[in-house]
Amino acid sequence: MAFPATRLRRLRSTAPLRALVRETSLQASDLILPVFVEAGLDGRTAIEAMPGVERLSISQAVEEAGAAAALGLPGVLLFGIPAHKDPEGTGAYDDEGIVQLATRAIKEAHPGLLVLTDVCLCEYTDHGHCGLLGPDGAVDNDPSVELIARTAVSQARAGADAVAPSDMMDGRVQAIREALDEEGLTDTPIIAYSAKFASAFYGPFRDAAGSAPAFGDRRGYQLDPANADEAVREALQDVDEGADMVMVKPALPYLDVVRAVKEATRLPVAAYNVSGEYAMVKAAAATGHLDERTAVLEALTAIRRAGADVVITYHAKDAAQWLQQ
Ligand code: PB1
Repeated sequence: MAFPATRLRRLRSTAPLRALVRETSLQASDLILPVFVEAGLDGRTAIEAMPGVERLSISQAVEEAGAAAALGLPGVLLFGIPAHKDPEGTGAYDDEGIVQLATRAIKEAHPGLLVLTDVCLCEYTDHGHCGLLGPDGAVDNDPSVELIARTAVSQARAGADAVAPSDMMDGRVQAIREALDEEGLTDTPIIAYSAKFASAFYGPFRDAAGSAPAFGDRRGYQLDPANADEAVREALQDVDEGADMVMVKPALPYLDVVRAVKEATRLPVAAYNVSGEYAMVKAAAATGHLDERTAVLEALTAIRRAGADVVITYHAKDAAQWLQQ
């Protein structure tokens, strides 16, 4: 029936009707909080580009995890900042490394909170790349995969509830699955950063973690922002290799990819609302150009509407508080 018999505004006329027909939900239980834990730090250090986000000592990371749990967040995603960096990123697969120690401490204090661990070498290498460098200065895939797998096993042995490889090396998901299974860690899920783009939106993170590449860039292993089909192929490849969940990263500039990956894999999909996306919203809110609460909840809802089951976001604690109101 055409207008005036059909009036689509009828279902928008009151808040209860709008709530009744709302298609996408956003809850604290959909959100994961990234946490930076730094070796040798006493207390907290603010990250200038990311207001409200800090580098934490292990004890402060335990406190932050408790605050996350109290807000109904299901888990945290740990990023380590080691006291020492070297060409092989040895801190990443040290059983007494910063992420391993923080994982144990958080699981002991908050056993019901999920601790996910980022698996990569870039925070641990002195050159800042996500893998080992070959003689030509490019990231050497296969030797890097071995260290990525060792890192994942070390983190899982420390108690990680899931490991999340963000390195973008070919074959790393299969190598991690085989290494975990060899260790008897057959129940540790892999959350693969499958569609991870060579994005300008990682800037604040790299400042926070001191993980910017010392030379060159990550375009030899992270995806071209122009390539959605390749992103779906990456996700399907990771599924074949044994990924239990796949991820798209960044999130807001890639909602089409979130949708395509969800439809192609039908697996649980995570989307990472990265540091640059966070910094943009915070900066616009600080200048009064955006209402932070409304903009953040709209952005996170959009990421969920695109098909993400889980949103990794630095807004997680704020969003959980706003959603309680
Ligand atoms: O919030 C962010 O910007 C996340 C950055 C992301 C962390 N997984 C990567 C940024 C980068 O490519 O430098 C780290 C890659 N291992």
